[in-house]
Amino acid sequence: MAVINQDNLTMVITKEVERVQVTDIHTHLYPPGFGDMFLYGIDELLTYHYLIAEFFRYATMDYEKFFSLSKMQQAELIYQTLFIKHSPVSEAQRGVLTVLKELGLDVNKRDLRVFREQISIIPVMEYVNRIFALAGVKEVIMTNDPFDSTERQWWEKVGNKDPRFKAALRLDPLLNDYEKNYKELIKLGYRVDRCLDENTISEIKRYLKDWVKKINAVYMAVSLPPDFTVPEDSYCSRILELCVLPICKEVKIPLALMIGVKRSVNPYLGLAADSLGKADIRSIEYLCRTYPENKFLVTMLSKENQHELVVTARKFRNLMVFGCWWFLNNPDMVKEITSMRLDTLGLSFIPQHSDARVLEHLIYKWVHFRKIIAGVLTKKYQLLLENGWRVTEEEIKRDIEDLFSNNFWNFVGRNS
Ligand code: REL
Ligand code: ZN
Repeated sequence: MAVINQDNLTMVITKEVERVQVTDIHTHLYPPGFGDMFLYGIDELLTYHYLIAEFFRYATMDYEKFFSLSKMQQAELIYQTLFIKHSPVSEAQRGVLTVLKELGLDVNKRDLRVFREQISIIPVMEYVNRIFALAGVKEVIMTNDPFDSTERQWWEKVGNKDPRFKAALRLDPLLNDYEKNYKELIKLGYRVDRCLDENTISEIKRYLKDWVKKINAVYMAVSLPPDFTVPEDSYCSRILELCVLPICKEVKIPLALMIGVKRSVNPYLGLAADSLGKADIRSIEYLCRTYPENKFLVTMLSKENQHELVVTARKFRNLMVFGCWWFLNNPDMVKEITSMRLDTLGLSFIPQHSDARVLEHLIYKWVHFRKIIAGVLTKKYQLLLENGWRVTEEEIKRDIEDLFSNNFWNFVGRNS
């Protein structure tokens, strides 16, 4: 049991952070068996909605014209604009280079056709395995929405055969737009009405229970706007309290609340159209206090919410803070937020998720994050050594495994 000293601290932490196998608790990935929903390859990487938004910082072409082009043409334009005509310094741009480098490609070829060829010759399953291995990810949680008819067909016809991909039941259409979407529930065979009468409530609960079971969901999840308020007399708040929380409690799974997204501020941008706003922490306090037997995984999108979120987590053990979500996933913010969480919560949080939409995102999101957290953790253990606290290699390994995987599974109450 090696005791750590000032000289080997950095080396031990870096080694353990590099080799820990990650449970990636929130992604938009699908298993290879889900046909066109399974996204991978350089053209998907280049047309990631983060890069589309960045492309239009420079491009003057009409939005419609861009979106009418084929994926390969869009990728070509993005590549020329963001990588050749300007240096790719943004986090999402640099991410593409990290992926190519980790795959062993020569980024200085600077030739999209070469990248395409070199990736396409690798057999798909071998490629999937290689990506998981390079990213050091053992399993990912998906975002699964039965209201999406394409996705629903895969669950109904095929189901998921790859145990590395675990399901989460996404509730956005149900909670954020019930008036528009309740007819979808009727099509799915649930006798619901526009008004939330007793029968409708029990049918929504039946829907939730059926689909949690069908996809074996690890948790339910919803993304919410900055003005999300509970309790209030809205469909969202009422369905949450009357249907979602009772079923989460009954089937013993957490609810993930992802708060602060302003959808479609510039609708021309499609998936890239969303923005953010500061939310009111009082709704989280209310939920954690009123439903102590429910568990809440919470991430917030606005930087301004981060401090009050960690303080709230100190007050409620049924609240698990996770990830540096989306617009927060920039190195300097990740560093600051992770350090603040360690100072405030010790090791009792889930520091990151990838939000990967394209398989290779797993590589860059985790390669970049490992570097950042290794630096932050080194500083924290350094302070322990200065306090005369003897820490062993095993203890460091344990702590890192908790952060990257066990905290999630312990909170969920399942073994991985
Ligand atoms: O799960 C969500 O709501 C968001 O993470 C996504 O809507 C978003 O598009 C995602 O790509 C962000 O990273
Ligand atoms: Zn997401």
